Amino acid sequence: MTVMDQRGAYRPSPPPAWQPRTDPAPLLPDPEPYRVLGTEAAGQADPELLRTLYAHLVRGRRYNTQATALTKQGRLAVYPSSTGQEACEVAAALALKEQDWLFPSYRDTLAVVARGVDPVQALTLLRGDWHTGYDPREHRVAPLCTPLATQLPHAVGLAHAARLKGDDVVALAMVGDGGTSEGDFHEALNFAAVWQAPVVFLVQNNGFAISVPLAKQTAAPSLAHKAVGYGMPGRLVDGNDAAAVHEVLTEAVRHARAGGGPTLVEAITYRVDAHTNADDATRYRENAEVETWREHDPILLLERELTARGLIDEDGMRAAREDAEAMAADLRARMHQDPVLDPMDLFDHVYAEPTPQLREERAQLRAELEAEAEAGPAPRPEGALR
Ligand SMILES: Cc1ncc(C[n+]2csc(CCOP(=O)(O)OP(=O)(O)O)c2C)c(N)n1
Ligand SMILES: [Mg+2]
Repeated sequence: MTVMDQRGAYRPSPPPAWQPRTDPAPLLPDPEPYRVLGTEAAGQADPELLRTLYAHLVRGRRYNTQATALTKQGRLAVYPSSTGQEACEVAAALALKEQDWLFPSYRDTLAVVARGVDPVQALTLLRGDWHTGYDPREHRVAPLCTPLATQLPHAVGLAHAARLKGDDVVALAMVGDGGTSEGDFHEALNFAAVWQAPVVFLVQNNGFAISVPLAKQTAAPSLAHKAVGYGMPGRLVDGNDAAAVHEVLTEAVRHARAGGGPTLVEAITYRVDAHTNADDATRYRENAEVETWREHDPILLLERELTARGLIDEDGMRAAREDAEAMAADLRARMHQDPVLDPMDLFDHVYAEPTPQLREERAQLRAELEAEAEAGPAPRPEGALR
């Protein structure tokens, strides 16, 4: 039989009535960002959790100001501050269990520190070192990721692999509003939903991708709405309300752990500082806008709640500030020590088995260093300043 003869077999029968493959209604985000602080829901929030969140927020804010100061002192190459976004940072770390994995972006140092990574090690990469500073496996924290959204497919791959192996692991991946326009965002969310991978995507919508405001980035009703197109639930939350972000993320992590698949959470927040120490934000936004967000500051919101419920007094707040000062002093002291660097370290951990070229380069550098050591200090060039 020829292909032409078979044609009749391919003739389509009348289609059945079209129906969506899944009901989109339960996947849609709430019309308003979810809030806890200052609402009736706050009465149900665990006082101990609120106090823990507060201590972390105060430490986090101090970490941001200290790290920014270190860039001005030449001790850090660059620091993307998360001032104003501390609630998202802290809630992301606290929503995870020990066996889970965090996939941070470059702005998420606070989440990395809240997860237990040493504050100095968390800054190693931003200091300009060639390695990430901490052992990702020890803390189950992927390296701070600068290429936008590339951490998202990694998170999906790890979560999917863990599920195939039967390991009880959830991955939480953090990304900015600008990162949602990357191809990697699309690929990660699509695979996550098709595989029902145990992964939670946290988009911190802080209003800007460097100087590009959200309106120039997307025409979507909200970033949380993007979830529906992939077949996963989208949640919209007030990103400055630490109790709300913690609740929404904890629920999304629980859902993923129970086999329910991924969730996309959009946290509405604001980047109070410039993009990094290398950026001048006054060139693309009004100070008045920044000031309106200061009234919705994450520390202020939580402090109001704790005070109104009698869960903290002046002494409690002072203790949190003193603890943060001690952390900042330790960070300062350790960051002001000049690390002793061995150039030969450059060749370690590049490959599990060094390639012949790498071995050759290593031998060449060793010979050069030995020759230099034998020759003594290099003579000063003619006319050099003394
Ligand atoms: C693939 C890629 N393209 C471009 C950049 C340059 N870049 C660095 S940060 C940034 C803006 C990202 O904005 P957003 O995702 O909203 O994160 P935010 O900085 O606001 O936390 C851009 C375009 C990059 N790092 N990686
Ligand atoms: Mg942004």
